[in-house]
Amino acid sequence: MKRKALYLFTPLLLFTSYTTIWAQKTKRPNVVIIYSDDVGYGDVSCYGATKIHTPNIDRLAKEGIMFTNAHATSSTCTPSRYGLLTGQYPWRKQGTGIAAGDAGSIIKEDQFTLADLFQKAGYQTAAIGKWHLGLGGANGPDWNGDIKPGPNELGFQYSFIIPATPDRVPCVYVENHKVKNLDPKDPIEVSYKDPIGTDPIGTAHPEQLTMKADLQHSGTIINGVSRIGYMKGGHKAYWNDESMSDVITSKAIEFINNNKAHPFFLYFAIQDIHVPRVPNPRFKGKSGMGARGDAILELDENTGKILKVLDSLKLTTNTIVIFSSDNGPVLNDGYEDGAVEMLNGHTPGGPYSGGKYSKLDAGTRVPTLIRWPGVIRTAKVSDALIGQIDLIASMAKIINEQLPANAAPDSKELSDVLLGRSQKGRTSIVEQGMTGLAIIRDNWKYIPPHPGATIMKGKNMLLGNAPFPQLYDLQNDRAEKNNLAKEYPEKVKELSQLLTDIQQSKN
Ligand code: NG6
Ligand code: CA
Repeated sequence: MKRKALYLFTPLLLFTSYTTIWAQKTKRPNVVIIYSDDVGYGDVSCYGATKIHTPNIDRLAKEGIMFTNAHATSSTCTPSRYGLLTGQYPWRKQGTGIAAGDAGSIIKEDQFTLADLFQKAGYQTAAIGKWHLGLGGANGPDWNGDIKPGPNELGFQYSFIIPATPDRVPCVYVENHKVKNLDPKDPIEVSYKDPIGTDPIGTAHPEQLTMKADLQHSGTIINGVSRIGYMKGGHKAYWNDESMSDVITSKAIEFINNNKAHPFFLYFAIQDIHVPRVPNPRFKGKSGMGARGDAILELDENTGKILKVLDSLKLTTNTIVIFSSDNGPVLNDGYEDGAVEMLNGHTPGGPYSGGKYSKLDAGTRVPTLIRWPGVIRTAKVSDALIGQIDLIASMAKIINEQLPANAAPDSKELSDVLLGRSQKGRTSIVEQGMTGLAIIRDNWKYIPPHPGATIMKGKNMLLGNAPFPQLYDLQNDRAEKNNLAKEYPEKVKELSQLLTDIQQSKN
């Protein structure tokens, strides 16, 4: 009798479990990461900026969670992006420093990426905006042929990218495997050593420049701005700096529109507010803070456009939107664009010290907002310690997809924290500055002794280097002014040991 009942029930059970799985699959949320560039903890109004107003970014804080202790992997771009996409600390791998504009692909095709995760789960995936993770084989890309490997070999089905940075040649967009609008009769050549071609360069023709640049940024002049590196050819393919943010935003909107019926993952790496800061003329003078402030307004407006298209397609409820930045803020990053002179009392790093390139907290502690209406309670603030490196393991859990063995070795599964169900984040995280590592554990921060310069010349940037150990209590000393290493030698020992252990693990 019992057995018979079981037989009768089995198909029903199978049917219900099948429908649950089916429901889970079909309800998988879309995921949009708006990954801004060089935006500091204090650069947006929801994090306390008063001299500038960012209503669209603030909307994400009102409708989601604002994290106060969330970290980019590194205080520069290439390693941070590497960490976010692979879930591996970049300092474990050679060649993950700031990439030249003609570097080969840094992530190898057999490495599992965040985009692979979504693609495996049946999502449509796209990388739009700044790439800066190298393209092509070991010798770099063939700009006039098929540019690969690149994002399309790393899990993104569609890509529309700025190959490196807006201040590096070649100043062209790459769509999937091709330079957009390339005239085959005017092939591109790129050099990061000696000048090539006949186009004017910054050192020889300063009179052609719209802004003065330092020596590194005095290569080929394109649209009145001298860049890092030299390029020849490709004239019809040049991007337009003033419309760059709008162009890539419209590509992002197009991708969302085209995929409204599928689950999609959009990695939208908007180039604002990286140098050269050439926001669209409609923002000129609007912030009262010069080009850097105007670029923040552009970033905010284009973030708003992404949120609006989700609203208009009724996708807001089922889309996770993450807003963050790849590293902390910098004022003069090679061009005299008024960022220093017109700062007007604004504090780009908020209460934290340092910024881009630095081991001090403003280097990696960045604005981080997550919204998923209906799932995340609104207007929450979370002080949990999280890293961008944790996205891959956490997203795997959220979309109910397995990570392959050995994938994302440093990524911690913190989905409950990301979704506001728990405040228990990491206990420790390694922060990477341009001159080495630091570690945070339970609000204690340790920076090992380093012989490097304390200030980065020309940028007036505190790097966090000192020839002696540094220990800070971040709870009571957010600016890292009061070195407690002598008072707490045991803490120094513990944290130094922990850093060594993490460095030696998982190699
Ligand atoms: C640096 C550049 C800086 C910027 C940075 C990359 C010099 C002196 N400075 O090497 O202007 O391009 O690289 O920025 O060349 S990042 O946000 O992409 O890491
Ligand atoms: Ca950056």
